[in-house]
Amino acid sequence: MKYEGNYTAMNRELLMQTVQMHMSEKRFKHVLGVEKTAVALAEKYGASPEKASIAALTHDYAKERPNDEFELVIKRDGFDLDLLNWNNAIWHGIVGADFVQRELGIDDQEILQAIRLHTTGAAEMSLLDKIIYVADFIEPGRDFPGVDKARELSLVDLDEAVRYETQHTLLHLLETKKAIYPETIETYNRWVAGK
Ligand code: DGI
Ligand code: FE
Ligand code: FE
Repeated sequence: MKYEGNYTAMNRELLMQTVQMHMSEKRFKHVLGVEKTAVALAEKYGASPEKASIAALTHDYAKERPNDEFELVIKRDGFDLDLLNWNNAIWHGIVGADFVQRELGIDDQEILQAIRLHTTGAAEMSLLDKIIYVADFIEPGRDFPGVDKARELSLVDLDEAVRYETQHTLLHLLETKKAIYPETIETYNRWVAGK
């Protein structure tokens, strides 16, 4: 399946159904919420709504894969072997983008990068990267203290929403004594600390 430059209602339907087959109903609902939010942000900030739709529909495509599949791909395809010390939370974006490329035939590098970065963010993010990162955080199904503030910021200034989300995520990781992935620290340094 090729979506680039020719994203019809039919391709979207097929992509949606393929994604749906790979996840729980609850996660699929989240994915549709991210899509709706990402397309709205793309329209507001001048990114491609088609790319936003494809990236959103596929961003959590690999989230329900067993660990051994990720471990195999990390070893086989030349990923940094330090990734083996992490888990699904980190793998499903960084490594998941490769599943999306190989299994869904999506070769658009902007889309693949937005999938890769969606959990950790990055010091340098494209407009599409920011849209997927923020849409994942504020989609209508999310409900946590601070989500309304993030939604408001996303309507005013996308970079401010990225900053807010990054600080919020890092605080949550610290509070729950989680290991911080190096890219998450880089995102924090650039976007929150202004380094
Ligand atoms: O896949 P979603 O649940 O829609 O959202 P996500 O991809 O943004 O986040 C997945 C999980 O990853 C979430 O529980 C937060 C966690 N996470 C984000 N950054 C880090 C992290 N976990 C660890 N251990 N370290 C990180 O730096
Ligand atoms: Fe995710
Ligand atoms: Fe998600």
